[in-house]
Amino acid sequence: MSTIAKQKVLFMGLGASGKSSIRSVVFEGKSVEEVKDYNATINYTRSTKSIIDSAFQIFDCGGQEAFITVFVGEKAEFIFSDVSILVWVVDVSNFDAVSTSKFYFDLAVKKLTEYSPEAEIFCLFHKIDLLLPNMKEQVIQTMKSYFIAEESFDIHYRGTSIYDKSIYLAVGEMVQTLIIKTSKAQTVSEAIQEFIWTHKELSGIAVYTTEEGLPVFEEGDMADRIILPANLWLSNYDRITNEFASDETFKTTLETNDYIFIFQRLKNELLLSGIAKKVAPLQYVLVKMEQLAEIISRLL
Ligand SMILES: Nc1nc2c(ncn2[C@@H]2O[C@H](COP(=O)(O)OP(=O)(O)OP(=O)(O)O)[C@@H](O)[C@H]2O)c(=O)[nH]1
Ligand SMILES: [Mg+2]
Repeated sequence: MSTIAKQKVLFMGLGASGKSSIRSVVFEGKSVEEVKDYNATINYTRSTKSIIDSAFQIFDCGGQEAFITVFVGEKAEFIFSDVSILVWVVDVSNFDAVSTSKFYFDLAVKKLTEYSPEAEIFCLFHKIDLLLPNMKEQVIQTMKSYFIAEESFDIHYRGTSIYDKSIYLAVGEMVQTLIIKTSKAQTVSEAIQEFIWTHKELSGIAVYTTEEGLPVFEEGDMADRIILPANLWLSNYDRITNEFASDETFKTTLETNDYIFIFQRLKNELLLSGIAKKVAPLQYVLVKMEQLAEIISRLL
């Protein structure tokens, strides 16, 4: 992309909280094994991502206190201008650092008020896998009541880990808030909603980026159930297609006792998937999904 995208997604938080791991796993397709070793980010890194017709820059800011101090200090205008989303990452397994994190969170939010008052904030209580299962909910609740902002920001709190789908769900929500601002995305979203409304057999429709497996559109009650099978499908896609001619389009189905999942590639590096109750014959569902694929492709 020749012009530098203006929308900015800012990853901030203390050192070793997991910012670069999240960026590498979610946006660069690295495995969790590859990010095991901690390499502190010096200063910040900047990368560009484009999904459908939205482009955004990902700023991954070094979290050592010497760097954060500069970001919320002398470099604040540069760092905090044009921010669409501030992602504040907190390591929930490191209790001792929580109050330091909150200290810088407050400073960052102040700068955000000044330079990007329309931004949204995602507070990720990260490395949730390191907590005992019965503690998770309570820790998230406690952290939520602590990480509040005096300023009038819309803050989304999520418990996340790179070891399960939680990080994809949280980043997927961010991507949806970014792209839904374009009119093209609005139109597609409305078309999917209408399709579900008129085809009751379909319990959920989702569209993912094929590269990262991030949900771009999710509509219907059961849409969130598709993300895991969709990512499995995507991780095997290249291996499957290598076996066939490149111009063939693939539809894959997966059946459980009560549901059918359908996966189909669209243009623009997107995967369309649906979940349908097994009350409808498979063929019917396939035809319907084909119609929806045509509608979406026309709009994109
Ligand atoms: N258990 C667990 N470990 C994680 C998770 N995410 C990241 N880590 C680990 O935590 C460490 C964090 O490293 P980075 O992602 O580089 O941390 P960072 O926030 O970018 O640190 P700075 O660049 O210094 O600000 C790495 O060793 C990761 O393997 C997670 O969800 N669970
Ligand atoms: Mg880093």
